[in-house]
Amino acid sequence: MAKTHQYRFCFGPWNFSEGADPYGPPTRPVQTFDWKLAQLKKLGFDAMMFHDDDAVPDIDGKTDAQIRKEAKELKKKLDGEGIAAEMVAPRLWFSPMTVDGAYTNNDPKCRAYAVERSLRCIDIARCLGTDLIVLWLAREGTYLREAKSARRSTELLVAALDKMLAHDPKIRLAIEPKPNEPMDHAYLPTIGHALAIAQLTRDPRRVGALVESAHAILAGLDPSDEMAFAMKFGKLWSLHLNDQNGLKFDQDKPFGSTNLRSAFNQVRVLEEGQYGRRGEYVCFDVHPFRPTKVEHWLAHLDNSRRTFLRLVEKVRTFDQAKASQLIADRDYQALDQLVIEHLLNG
Ligand code: XLS
Ligand code: MG
Repeated sequence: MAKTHQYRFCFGPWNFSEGADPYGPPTRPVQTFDWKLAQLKKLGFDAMMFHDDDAVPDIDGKTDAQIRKEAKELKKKLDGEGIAAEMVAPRLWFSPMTVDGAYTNNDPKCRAYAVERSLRCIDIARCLGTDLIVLWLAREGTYLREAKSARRSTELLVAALDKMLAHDPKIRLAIEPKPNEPMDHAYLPTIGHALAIAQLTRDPRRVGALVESAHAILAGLDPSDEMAFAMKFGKLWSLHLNDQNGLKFDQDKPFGSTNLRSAFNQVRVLEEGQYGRRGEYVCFDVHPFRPTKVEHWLAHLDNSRRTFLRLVEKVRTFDQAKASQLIADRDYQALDQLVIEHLLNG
């Protein structure tokens, strides 16, 4: 019997959010990084993902040497806990310099800031021992179409990607598409856009993608299709599994919390595509519900992994022979019921 693949799991410090939302203050106290790292270890997760300023706080006020020094200190801490760094993402949506976008900002000085910060992010990633940069292009887009030229913005995005690729010959860039929020319309809203722009860069082999379940749903797409498509190109380098209840603000709900059938199909395509066998991690980009008490603060992460592993079992025990027979007979009603009964059977 082929050894069944064991997945490795990851989350980021921001997944221990304190519950603030646009309509109310935090409901849980801020915790230290060390507390968060200790919880990740306690939960038995394998890696932590970072924003650049999670790894090196107040990064904009620091020299390159100071940034490297602090990143190396963090690496020692992670090594001491046996925790890997999965990726580092430049947080290009907080600074006043990125109010009108980062790489596609209409002001060349702001564009230069965004690229420079991204190069520092690469330096941090290398100090932490990861070659993966995740680019969630939060503010690349428009509130009104006439504010920017979509063609020019594509050129500016390619130019920024090329500068990052040139900065370090080993670094890989995973674009994390999202169709909107905070922007009214974001550039590169789907996996198709991410893989297409990769082809315009100086080294397409080093530009891949990350699928976030909620982002695909917000684009009106099926997350499992986005994952399967990226895997066909050998470019699904990371995941943010979570869930989303309809087209509204990005909810980052626990995996499977809204749509178990969709979660089943995400796991089904990951199994089919042998995700994880080339070192990729399963990351959960999930937040606790606002009313969650401090004593239940780990549950959304533990539950997401538990649901994922239960669905791996479901995929591996699904009667594929019976399904193939029903497909050959084009009996999709029976196939539908076969899946439902399988998911319902405890
Ligand atoms: C959006 C992004 C964000 C992380 C990575 O979903 O994944 O949550 O901060 O940039
Ligand atoms: Mg995400």
